[in-house]
Amino acid sequence: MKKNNFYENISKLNMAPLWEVLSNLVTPEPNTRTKSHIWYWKDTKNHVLDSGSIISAEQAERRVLILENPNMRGESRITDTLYAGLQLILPGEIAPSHRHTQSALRFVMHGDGAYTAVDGEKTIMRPGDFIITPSWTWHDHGNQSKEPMIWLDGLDIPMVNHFSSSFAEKLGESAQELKRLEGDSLARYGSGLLPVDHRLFENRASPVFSYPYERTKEALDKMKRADEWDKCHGLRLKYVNPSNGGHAIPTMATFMQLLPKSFSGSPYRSTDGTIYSVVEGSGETSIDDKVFHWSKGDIFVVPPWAKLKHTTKEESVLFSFSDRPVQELLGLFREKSYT
Ligand code: 1HN
Repeated sequence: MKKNNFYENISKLNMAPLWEVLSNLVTPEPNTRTKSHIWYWKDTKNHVLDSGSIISAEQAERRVLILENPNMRGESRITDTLYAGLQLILPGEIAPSHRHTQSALRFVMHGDGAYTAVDGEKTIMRPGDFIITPSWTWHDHGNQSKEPMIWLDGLDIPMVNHFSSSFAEKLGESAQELKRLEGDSLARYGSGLLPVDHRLFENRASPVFSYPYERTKEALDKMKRADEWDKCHGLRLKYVNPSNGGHAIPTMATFMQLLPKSFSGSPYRSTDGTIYSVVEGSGETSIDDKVFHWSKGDIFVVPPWAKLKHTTKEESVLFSFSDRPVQELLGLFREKSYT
């Protein structure tokens, strides 16, 4: 074998020299394709409502406008590992029942009184509510209210597909059979109590399907009286699975945070790219060298290891989600506060 044809010869055998790619493979700091971006509610709301006259929820199966990271167009992802979209369900519509191995979260942004049914239990959705659809649970949505409802969907689709572990099936009926009363999972598992024979750690996803905003807001409002604010995050809580103390969804961390009026946060970075949804208030977040002004309904994405800094005009509430649980389990999660 002639030495001068070395590269061609190995290439024909599907071999490649590590020394040419090593520095791109193993980088001193995270190398992400996720770009910071904001979607303003004043823009998204009308287009999502318009989608209602393009296709029905039933025809679409799920009528969603995907929030695509501007640096990864056509890949249905908002970060390297996560999917996000805005879903519309109009009065009288049903989004038919199906299940898949991808886990989903819903964060209610607009409307009041539509429902989602998960694993035999119906949950009425109200603004600010956080609802989970664990992996492989049957789920369908409906709207028996008089107004359109829009929510933010977060799914671990890129992650699951990365592992080639996607399975999905349709029930073949529009709505699943209900087996428990509305509110059952919250009463049974989400009241600081557990059924006496409940086996801890048996299920990875939370047995609580719905975390109503009413309760979350009450917790934040009570806690803020202590006037103890984290320098970077204000008052940031994570949604947990009450039967194992872990995250509510095994693949996605979910948070709600309160930032006081005139907050000027310290910079923070972490390896989990994070999607923020503005629940109340207004302010701005600088992400590396860019400043994003936000108010209610806006959604912005912070790339992995980007330096963020929150500033508020008025008291504000932010919902957020990321792939942090997976990174924690694998020993990869890193964070740094600049205080
Ligand atoms: C899905 O099942 C829902 O159930 C929403 O509402 C968005 C995006 C991709 C795949 C499945 C839902 C989805 C989805």
